[in-house]
Amino acid sequence: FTKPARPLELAAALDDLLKNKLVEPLRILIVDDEPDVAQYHSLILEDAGMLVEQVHEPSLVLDVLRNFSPDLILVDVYMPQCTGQELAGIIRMVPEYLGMPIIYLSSETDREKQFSAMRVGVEGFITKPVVPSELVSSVALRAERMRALRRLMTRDSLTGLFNHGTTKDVIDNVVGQIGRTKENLVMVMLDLDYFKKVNDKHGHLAGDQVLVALSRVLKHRLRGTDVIGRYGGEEFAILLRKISIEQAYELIDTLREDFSKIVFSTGTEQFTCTFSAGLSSYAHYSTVEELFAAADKALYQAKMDGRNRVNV
Ligand code: GH3
Ligand code: MG
Ligand code: MG
Ligand code: MG
Repeated sequence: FTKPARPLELAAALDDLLKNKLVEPLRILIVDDEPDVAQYHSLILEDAGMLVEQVHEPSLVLDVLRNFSPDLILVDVYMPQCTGQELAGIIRMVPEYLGMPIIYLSSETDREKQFSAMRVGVEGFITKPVVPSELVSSVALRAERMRALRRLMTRDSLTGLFNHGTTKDVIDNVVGQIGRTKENLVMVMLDLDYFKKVNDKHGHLAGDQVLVALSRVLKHRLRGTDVIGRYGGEEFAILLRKISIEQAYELIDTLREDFSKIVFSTGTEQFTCTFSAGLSSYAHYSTVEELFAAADKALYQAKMDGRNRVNV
């Protein structure tokens, strides 16, 4: 059976709904050698809707950073193993975390000492005992700014999907994580058909409308764990997880058919648009590069065979 295509307006409304409902909580990492203190600050931030992870042993920070990927780090200045300054210095040495907001939390009230602690380039200094509302607002402000910045760097502004560089990184990560587990992955390269003609005939804005519509269809019909990226101008790279090549073919071919039925309008003219896709299965390849190349080759063949089709 095939699912009916969703009208564009409904898709747009759903998109907005999802955006508001599923706004990811801010992720805060607390580094403090005293579990009680960390727990207290944790509760304050969690009460404000944030997701908090605690580390009581500074040497574990880099590991946790990689897995938890926080928007901001709260660091205790005095810990027996190392000082907050030393830890901030270490975090700053990792290129990825150069922009990570770090706030010191300490009972130190001496202005001179606070100032010297901040020289490693931390964003602020909060004195203990904290005023809960003050902690929440200074953390939220900086973490949200980090979120926005990260979004700007990793997402495509038109569609909100991962940009070219991030798509490859995220797919590399997923493939690295699943390692030798039995999970199968399917790589999809998808490219709009005769898109140059769409632009030429109906204008660039109409072309943009098609790109946004396709990205919405992908976001709504694929799973949250699937990776969707805008890989080139009108080319999308997708990594489907926990799926066989047969299931993936069914899924993408249904999307192809549904998408081809969407009627776009410029106000004066109406038109439709199609895409072609190439699929490759992780079961047959061992590296991400091979997976991409095989999907690309399958896409090329789909184009050669006449477009508006999915090819494995
Ligand atoms: P094919 O079926 O072989 O893929 O043909 P095509 O016309 O889709 O492919 P081609 O690579 O010749 O043209 C791609 C076009 O996509 C050209 C470019 O203007 C358009 N494009 C790329 N990025 C954007 C964008 O962000 N917005 C719009 N409106 N057009 C874009
Ligand atoms: Mg301490
Ligand atoms: Mg094209
Ligand atoms: Mg192309």
